[in-house]
Amino acid sequence: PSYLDFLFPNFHFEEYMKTKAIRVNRELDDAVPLQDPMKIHETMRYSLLAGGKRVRPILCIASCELVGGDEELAIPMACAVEMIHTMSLIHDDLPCMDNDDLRRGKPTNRKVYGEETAVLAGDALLSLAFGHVAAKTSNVSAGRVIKAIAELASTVGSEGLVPRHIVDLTSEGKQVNLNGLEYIHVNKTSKLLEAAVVCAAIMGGGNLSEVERMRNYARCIGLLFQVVDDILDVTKSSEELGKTAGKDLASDKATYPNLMGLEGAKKFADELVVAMAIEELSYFDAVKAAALYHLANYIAYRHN
Ligand code: GRG
Repeated sequence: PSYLDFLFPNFHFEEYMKTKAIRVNRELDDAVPLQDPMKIHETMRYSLLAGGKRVRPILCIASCELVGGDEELAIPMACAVEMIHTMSLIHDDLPCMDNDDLRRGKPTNRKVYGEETAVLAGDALLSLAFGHVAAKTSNVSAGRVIKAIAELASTVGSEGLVPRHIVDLTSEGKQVNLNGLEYIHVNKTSKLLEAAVVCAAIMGGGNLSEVERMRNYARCIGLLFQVVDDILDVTKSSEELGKTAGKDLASDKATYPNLMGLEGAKKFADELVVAMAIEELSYFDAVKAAALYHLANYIAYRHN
């Protein structure tokens, strides 16, 4: 048992994750019915329902609940964030980008449906995401809905997720320091996690200072997510190779273990969890924040 079980004996994280994921999966299934034109809807559903961990929509729901909102207020936004995440993965796997064959344990969208259809499935999911929040959110003031949609749009756009590839590819093989690395990761990973949290805090009725605290929480989570991703890259490939040093430790890729050493990166992750908890979450009602403490812990100590 972790210290969180000691602090929140009545909160059952695994059950919470399972229940929320089931709800999100059901909502996503309903949001994209298999209807005419069949092909595009089939393609969208293939990737959307391929079984991701649903970290972003669950963060969304938990953040809404933290500021006192009911889960229902954040469900359309939670779905929208997962639609955008999925479309970014579909586009990321295209031959002109990372050219991957496998995603979420299945052949990538473009492997099954071809490159053209995969581009269009991504476009359709992106558009649906915005339409879905606008049309399906209820019991939230129009002003809050508009604010949340604007936040989501800036997250995705030219100052958000979109340029990640340009920045990432141009830095490959070059010397990148820790500041540069943080810039890449903020755009690649943190921005969407931040939008999930911030948009949900807006929908849930959070005031300005609560929303900004949640933003800081989300930035820590985002950074944590990436540091752990880099650590897992090293530890997984060493396991696979049966060696002590993994491929990324040996390469010149800009990763946290490469810049800080494996132990340094692990220590950094530990420190981030503690700093985030003290600096941001301690401001809120501890019982209501249990899910977000656990989510940070889950991200820090996950194995995949
Ligand atoms: C968003 C308009 C728009 C374009 C996309 C291709 C691109 C621009 C951005 C790339 C974004 C990308 C692939 C980021 C990596 C994100 C990441 C950390 C993925 C893994 O997330 P998990 O572990 O995966 O939550 P699951 O499958 O569980 O959802």
